[in-house]
Amino acid sequence: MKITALAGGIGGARFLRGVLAAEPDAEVTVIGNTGDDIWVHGLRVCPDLDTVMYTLGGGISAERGWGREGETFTVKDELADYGVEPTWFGLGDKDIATHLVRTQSMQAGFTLTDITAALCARWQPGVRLIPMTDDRAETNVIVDDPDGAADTAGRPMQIAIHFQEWWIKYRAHIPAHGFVLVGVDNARPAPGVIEAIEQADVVLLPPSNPVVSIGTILQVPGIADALRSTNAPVIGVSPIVGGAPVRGMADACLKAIGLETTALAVAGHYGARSHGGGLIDGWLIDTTDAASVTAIESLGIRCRAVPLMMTDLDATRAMAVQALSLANLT
Ligand code: FO1
Repeated sequence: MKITALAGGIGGARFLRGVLAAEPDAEVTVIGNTGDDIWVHGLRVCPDLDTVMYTLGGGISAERGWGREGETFTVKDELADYGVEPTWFGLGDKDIATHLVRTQSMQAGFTLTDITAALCARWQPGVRLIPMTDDRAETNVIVDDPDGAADTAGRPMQIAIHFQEWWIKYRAHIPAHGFVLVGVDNARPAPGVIEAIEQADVVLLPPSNPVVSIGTILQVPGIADALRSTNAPVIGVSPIVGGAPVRGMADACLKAIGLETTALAVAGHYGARSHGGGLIDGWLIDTTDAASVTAIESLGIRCRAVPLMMTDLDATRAMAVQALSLANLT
């Protein structure tokens, strides 16, 4: 069985562990979000690619959900003592090795696709991890200037800050007026991305952030259309349970694009492939949201309410089984 998943960070990576447990013999391709990527102290950091690689490769910090287990932050502290920004970014000492390999390889002319494959040769994540694009496409967040700058009429100035600054330094607590994926118009899907969607037996949208993770991947020209036209069923898993994100700050992102924080709203946002150009055929929601099954099915999306809390591998595997069942694959 060929499974293709579009994945963001922590939630997506954890769900993929369940997919591999449910279908150990499947050929799994993960298309990773690179909109979060950032240059930090001259190093290229790819948070969502690394989170998938470390989580499935056994190196992830279980406590944080990102970065390495047993991490130290000595270099980060030394940089802070020099007063060098960004001091807010959690640059781990072990993690720096990954960024050094990636940065040196980029400087040598290798593509992010090739570099990611090389890094995964060490970690053996059990999936083929490919970036959504090898080109620059960087999520920026439009906010009122945190330093309070105002225009001549006294209105707050709006500025664009890197997604990581909004996410880490400001904890998404300053309202986002919108998100801009800088460079995406000239970005092409990385080699293998379109084929992985077209040739899959099923395409999965894990419970990643629908705006800044899955939504970002879908903005790369060609990817959303490939989802609309693939013969494979497209099944999503709601990242929203009981009106709140299971983890992270998807609510702040959904609010920024004018969506309610509900499993129903996110299903409607993706839309039904069977109706006017939507992207999904099925949608797993949590049992607490069971009352929404009928409304979601009325959108033309097959819906099932099952436990969606990834409390352990068994729970996550059960979710993956349900997603594949919704695709009529089990
Ligand atoms: N998340 C934080 O909340 N604080 C951090 O300092 C932080 C550092 C970091 C370093 C490397 C990396 O791969 C991820 C890191 N993350 C951190 C997580 C990251 O901001 C998010 O996981 C994604 O960008 C959103 O999914």
